Amino acid sequence: MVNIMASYDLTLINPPALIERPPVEQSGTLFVPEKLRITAMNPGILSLFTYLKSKGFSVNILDLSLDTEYSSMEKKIKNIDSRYVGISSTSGFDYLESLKIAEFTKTHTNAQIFIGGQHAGPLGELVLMDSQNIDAVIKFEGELVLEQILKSNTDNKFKIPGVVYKENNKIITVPGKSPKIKLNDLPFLDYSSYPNYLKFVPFIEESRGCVYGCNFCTSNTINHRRIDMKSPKRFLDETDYCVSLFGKEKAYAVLASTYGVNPKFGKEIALGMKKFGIKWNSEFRADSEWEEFIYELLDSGYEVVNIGLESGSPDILKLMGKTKNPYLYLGKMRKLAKIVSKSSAVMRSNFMFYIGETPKTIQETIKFISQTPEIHSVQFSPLIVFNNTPVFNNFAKYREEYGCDIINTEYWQRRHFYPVHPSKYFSFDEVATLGHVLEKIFSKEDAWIEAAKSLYSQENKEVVKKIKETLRESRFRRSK
Ligand code: B12
Ligand code: SF4
Repeated sequence: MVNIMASYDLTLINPPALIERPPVEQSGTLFVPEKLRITAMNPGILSLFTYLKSKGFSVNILDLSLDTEYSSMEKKIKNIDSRYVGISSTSGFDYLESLKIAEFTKTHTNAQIFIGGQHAGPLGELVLMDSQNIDAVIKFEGELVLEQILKSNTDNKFKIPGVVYKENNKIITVPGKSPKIKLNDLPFLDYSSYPNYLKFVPFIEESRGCVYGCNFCTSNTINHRRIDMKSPKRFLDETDYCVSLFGKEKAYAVLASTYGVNPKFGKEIALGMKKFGIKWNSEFRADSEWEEFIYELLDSGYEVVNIGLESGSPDILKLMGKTKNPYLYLGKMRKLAKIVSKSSAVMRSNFMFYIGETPKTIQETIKFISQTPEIHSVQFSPLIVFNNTPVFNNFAKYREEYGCDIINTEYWQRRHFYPVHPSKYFSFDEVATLGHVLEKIFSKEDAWIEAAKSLYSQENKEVVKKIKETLRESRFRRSK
C-alpha cells in the first residue's frame, strides 16, 4: 500500500560501492581502491529526477555514495518520507549495498521500493529472488516508466513492458522493452538539485546506448543495442547552462559509449565546445570515424583521448567481438596515437586480459604498446563477466576450448558478476599482477593521473594523491 500522505512522491538513492570488500586485491576494472572513494554524481538518477520534476512530481535525491558504514546510511534512510524509493545500482560493486538500502527502507518507511540501473536492471528476476524488500525492477531506461508508475493509481502500475514485479509472491516479468525517451526531449539536467553538486565532475550526456555488440559488455542489454544522440545544438545549449553553474575551472566529462557516432555531430560539437574555453573529455572507439572530427576535438579543450582498445592481439580482438577487421582496427589506433601525440592531450588506452589469452596473444599486446610509444597511459583490467552477456551465456563452451574459469565464490555470486581466470595459461591473479606492472612500465605518471582522475572530483588534492599512489605503489602484499 502506497503512503499517500508522504512529503515526496519519490526519493532516488545513489548507493556507495564496496562497503563489503572483495576477497581479492584491487585491479583494473576492480580499480576501486580502498583508499579512494568514488566521488562522482549519478547521472542516471539526475536524469530521472530532472524529467520527473518537469512533469510535476516532487522528487528528491539521497546520495549515499560517500558513506562508509551501513549504520550511517540507516540513519539517513530513517528520515525518508516518500511514496516511493528508487535505488540505482550502476555496477556489481554497489549491488549488495543497494540491497541493504532496500532492507533499511522497508524496515523504517512505508515506501514502495524499486531498483534500476546498468547492473540491477539487466539482472531482472534475480533481484527479486535476492531481496524480499524490493517491489519492482526496472530493466531498461527509467524516465518514461517511472512517470507511468508515479501517475498510476491502480494496482496494475507495474504492468509496463520491461518491468519485473511480484504478485501474490510470484515473480512476473512483463515482456517487451520499456519505452525509450528521446534525449532531445529531456530538459537540461537539473544539476543544482543534486546534493553538493559543485563537489562533483560535471557530466553531460552526448548520447545514450551503443550499437556495437562486444561480447563482454552490458551496454547492449540495457539500451537494447540502440543509440540515441542529442543534436549538437541541444548538447551545446545544455553545456552552456552547465558551464554557467560549474564555471570554467572544472574539467567536464561528456558521457557517451562512443563519442561522435555521427561524425558530423562530433565535429559540430567539438567546434562549439572550443567557445566555452573549458577542459573536457569523453571516450570513443579506435575504429570510429574520428578522422572527421579529431583536429577540431584536439583544438577544443579536449584533454584525454580515452580509447577502449582492449587488446593488441588480432585473435583476441575477434574473440571479443570487438571488430571483424583487427588489422584495420589496430592500424587506426596507431594513426590516432600519432595525431594525438602532436597535441597537448593525453592518449590513454584501456586493455583487458580476455578469455583465451596465450603467451603469444599477450606478447602481441605488449609488442603493440611498445611499438606505439605515442600512447601515454595504459590501463589494464582482467575480464569481469557480467550476467547475461554473450560471454556469460557461452562460458561453458569457452571453458572447454580455452581452459578459462570464473571465480565462482559466494561473494561474487551474491554480486552477480565474476572475475575470470582467462585461460589454461593464466590465472586471474597472474594477469592482475601483470596488468599493474604493465601500467607502471608503459604509463607516464602525469598522463596516467590525468586520465585516471577524469571522472572523479579533481580539485580535491587528497583524491589526486591517492590516485598517484595507486599507480606507483606496489599493490600486492609483499612476502615477508
Ligand atoms: C558515468 C559512468 C560512471 C560514473 C558514474 C556512475 C553512476 N553511479 O552512474 C563513475 C565514474 C562513478 C562510474 C564508476 C564505475 N563504473 Co561506470 N559507467 C559510467 C558510464 C560511462 C555512463 C553511465 C551513465 O551515466 N549514463 C547516462 C545515464 C543517464 O544512464 P544510466 O546510468 O544507464 O541510467 C538510466 C538507466 O540505467 C536507469 N536507471 C539508473 N538508475 C536507476 C534507478 C531507478 C530506480 C530506475 C527505475 C532506473 C534507473 O534509468 C536511467 C535513465 O534512463 C557507463 C557506460 C555507458 N556508456 O553507459 C559506465 C558503466 C555503467 N560503469 C561500469 C563500471 C564497471 C563502473 C566501475 C566498476 C568502474 C570502476 N572500475 O571503478 C565503477 C563502479 C561504480 C559503482 N557505483 O559501483 C559498467 C557497469 C557494468 C556492470 N553491469 O556492472 C558500465 C556499463 C561500463 C561498461 N560497459 O563496462 N561509472
Ligand atoms: S565495449 Fe564499448 S563499443 Fe563495445 S559494446 Fe560496450 S560500449 Fe559498445
